[in-house]
Amino acid sequence: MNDTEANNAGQTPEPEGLSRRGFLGTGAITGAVLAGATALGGTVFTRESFAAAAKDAKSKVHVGPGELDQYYGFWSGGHQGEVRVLGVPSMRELMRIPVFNVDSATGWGLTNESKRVLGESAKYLNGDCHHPHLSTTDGRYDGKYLFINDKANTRVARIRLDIMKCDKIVTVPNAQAIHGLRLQKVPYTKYVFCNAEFIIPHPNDGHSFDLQDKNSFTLFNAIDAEKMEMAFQVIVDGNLDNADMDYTGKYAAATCYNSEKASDLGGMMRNERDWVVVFNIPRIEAAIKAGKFINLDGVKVPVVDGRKGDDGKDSEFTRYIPVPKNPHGCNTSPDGKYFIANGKLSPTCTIIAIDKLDDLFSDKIKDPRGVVVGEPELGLGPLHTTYDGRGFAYTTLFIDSQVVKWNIAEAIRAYGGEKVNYIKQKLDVHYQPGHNHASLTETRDADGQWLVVLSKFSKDRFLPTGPLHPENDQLIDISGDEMKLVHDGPTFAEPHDCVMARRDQIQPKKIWERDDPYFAETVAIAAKDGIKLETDNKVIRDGKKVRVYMTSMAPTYGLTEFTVKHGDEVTVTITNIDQIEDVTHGFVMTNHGVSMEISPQQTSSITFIADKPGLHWYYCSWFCHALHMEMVGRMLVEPA
Ligand code: RUQ
Ligand code: CUA
Ligand code: CA
Repeated sequence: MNDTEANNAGQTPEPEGLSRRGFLGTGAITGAVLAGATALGGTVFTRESFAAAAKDAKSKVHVGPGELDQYYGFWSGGHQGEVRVLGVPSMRELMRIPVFNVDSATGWGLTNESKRVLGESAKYLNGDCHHPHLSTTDGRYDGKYLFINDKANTRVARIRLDIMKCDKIVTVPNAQAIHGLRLQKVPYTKYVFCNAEFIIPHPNDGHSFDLQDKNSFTLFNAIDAEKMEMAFQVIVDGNLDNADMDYTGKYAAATCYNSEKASDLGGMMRNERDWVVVFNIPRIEAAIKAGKFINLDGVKVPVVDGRKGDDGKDSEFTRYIPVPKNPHGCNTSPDGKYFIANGKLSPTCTIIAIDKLDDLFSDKIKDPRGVVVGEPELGLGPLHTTYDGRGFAYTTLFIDSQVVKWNIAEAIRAYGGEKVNYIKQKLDVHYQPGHNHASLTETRDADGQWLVVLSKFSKDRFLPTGPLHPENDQLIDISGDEMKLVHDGPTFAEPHDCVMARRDQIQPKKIWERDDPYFAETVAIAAKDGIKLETDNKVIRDGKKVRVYMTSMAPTYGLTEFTVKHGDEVTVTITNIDQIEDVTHGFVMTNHGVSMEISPQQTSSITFIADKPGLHWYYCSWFCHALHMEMVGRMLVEPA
């Protein structure tokens, strides 16, 4: 497609300083583009031809009323802070799971149960989540957990998939901004690996602000996935961006875009090459077991040094593989053979052979570039790559606003000097894609059915909503030889990434179990008060603290009135004794900033100060019954 066609089709104009026409004028990449066009029989894309392709695949995408989707999708909510659950292929939003945000409907960030999960970090009301990933056993989704990072406040959260609630949050010490996050795949998700992106002085106490100082660095982090506690940290050269792990449990890899340790844009782009750093996990574990670690800045987490020595020698824990400047995504192919680093500022991806890493670590391979087996030229701004399990890779081209489908084996042959066209197709997406993700691509079950492309700009694709535009998550059918765009999905700020699992791989509960650890501490407090939550409706006074226990059953609360004194600290604990699926109640105390969800068989509690004498109504906020409006009660606050 040429520029005029692109503009006619309402596609994105050229980014300043980067002319698509100029790009097409360059030799090698022109060939690649033409190869794409040939594979499509020279189709000229217009909005109409997209519409035709969509109609073609429509029967596959259409999920009728009452029908269920084939896949669960888990979308990050970006700087909005939550996780969203979507059905694929309908792209219907099924649920939102508050994590790093505060949520009025469920009371996340307000209830005692959620505050216990948030811990110290409850003081932050914002978050910025990027990378949701599902736990695996032997490289296959096991339906237990989803993990996600918070770049803004340097945290990692876990969501229990059986109840679809966040149950643990860890703040990573000695670090600023957790960005890349991936899980150990094999033999099971023992570690959550996460990258601290920003270089900071250690200790960061104001004694120095010099990034070039030896004591200024960042850390690669491992969290024990079951305990959700820090396992170890590795000091690295440069900074860290994205990460992934192999299918043996031995090697993790991460991209670095700031090998320069610069603080400004120009400085970060100075080096022609940055690197991918590979971590040897068994060697790190062995060193820690042998007590060969340090603690950093008074924090009790084992830390090993993965930097090169002053003599330029590698540490036993890491190898630095030079790749073209400022790489971004890091993606393991589902056959377990390759780490692929995405070029961003370079039009290439770098293919690293995982089976050569043993030789790199034993120094049999001396030049770290010796593990690179391919570096295909794909187009402008490659950010992330995903896989269909049939040997094809799909890479987002941010600047070109395209997804490029290419053949990995052929790209490797081309690197060896053979003349092959490894590029199979380029599909315009709308617009400026970041991540893309194919169904089950991070597991041995990669099935090449659906590709989601998370486009950062939507421009003209939807009814206008003022200066702030939605993003556009596009769904592409990749089950055949050609990629077919089948759906536009507007999303609110800003899904960075998503994962998809087959629906049989996720088995959520329909109602709570009474012994769920999620509210065990609340149950323990009630037990100390001699309360049986399923039956008792009682007010316990404990000095200036008042604990109000009640049940809920549509359409009434166990207590329709309780009395406290002005200035009391009131904790309302409600147990929903409804056994019926979907009958969730709420509790809102008017004019007190109090709101929470109580789903069937759940216990929820919330604490507030009765700071106004007088009569205060409370009511049920989740529509539960024909008499939902009448599900009310009164708090009577007597003057102190
Ligand atoms: S990064 S758009 Cu936060 Cu996943 Cu690449
Ligand atoms: Cu209970 Cu509405
Ligand atoms: Ca750089």
